[in-house]
Amino acid sequence: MQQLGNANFENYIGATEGFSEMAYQMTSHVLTLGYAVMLAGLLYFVLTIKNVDKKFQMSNILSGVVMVSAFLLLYVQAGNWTDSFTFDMDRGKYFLSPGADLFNNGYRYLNWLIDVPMLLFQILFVVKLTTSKVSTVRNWFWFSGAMMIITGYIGQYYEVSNPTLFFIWGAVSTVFFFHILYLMHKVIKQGKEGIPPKAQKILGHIWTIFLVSWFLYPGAYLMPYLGGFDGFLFNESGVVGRQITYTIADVSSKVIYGVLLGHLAVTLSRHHAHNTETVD
Ligand code: RET
Repeated sequence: MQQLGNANFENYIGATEGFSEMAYQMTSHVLTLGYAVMLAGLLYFVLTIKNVDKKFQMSNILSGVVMVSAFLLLYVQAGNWTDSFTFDMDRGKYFLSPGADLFNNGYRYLNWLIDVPMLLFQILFVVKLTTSKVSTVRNWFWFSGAMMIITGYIGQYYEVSNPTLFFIWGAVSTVFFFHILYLMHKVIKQGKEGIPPKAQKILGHIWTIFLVSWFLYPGAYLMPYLGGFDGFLFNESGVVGRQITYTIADVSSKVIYGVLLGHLAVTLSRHHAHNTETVD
């Protein structure tokens, strides 16, 4: 399979054993679900913007920006899947379409390049930092976020052709990833200071959903090797598993995270309104 060069492992499976009806359709459906949820999310964030104080509305706006970009890129990603593989009547399975583009997960990475900084900035519009400077945290979010994605984007080209490079780029990306986790932990910790217990609890949930969903991305990156080299995931199960993992991660890190930040903003707005009432 030397001809496939830097192609993602999905193409190697599509060129050799092919995809069963179930694997092909499940992948196609989960990709479709992904972009459908983004459009539904857009509607939600637009319709709920009036529920929060003006100073928190930027959180809804950023969620809206994330939804639009994710919708478009995931739509293209889904089309890439159906174009790349075609049903072969003789062999009863789906194989690489002759003459068509290969399948590549890169659309996702480009989507993250927009969405990761937006998701990280978003929380800074809702929580108040006590000791760190907002501009410093924002610049590091931006720098480490972009570096994490660019290095991962390069690495994913080598997932089959050169696993050593694949792991090295992945490791470099992980350094930036841990820096982001460190910063986010700090933001959440400082954000909890001086807010009502109910708001603290929501912020705790935001940290949990953040942590779990962001860890799913490196999991999906590693998917072909999670079952060992040439192991039980270097086949169509790994292909389906990767797209399901990405979709769960996308829905959690963009939509559920945005909804929780919205809840936090509503809680803080009400608390603020209540306090000003009693003071007056
Ligand atoms: C990569 C490469 C392998 C190592 C690591 C990665 C981390 C990716 C992450 C992506 C998050 C994306 C989000 C998108 C939302 O729109 C690049 C897969 C650590 C954490 C939150």
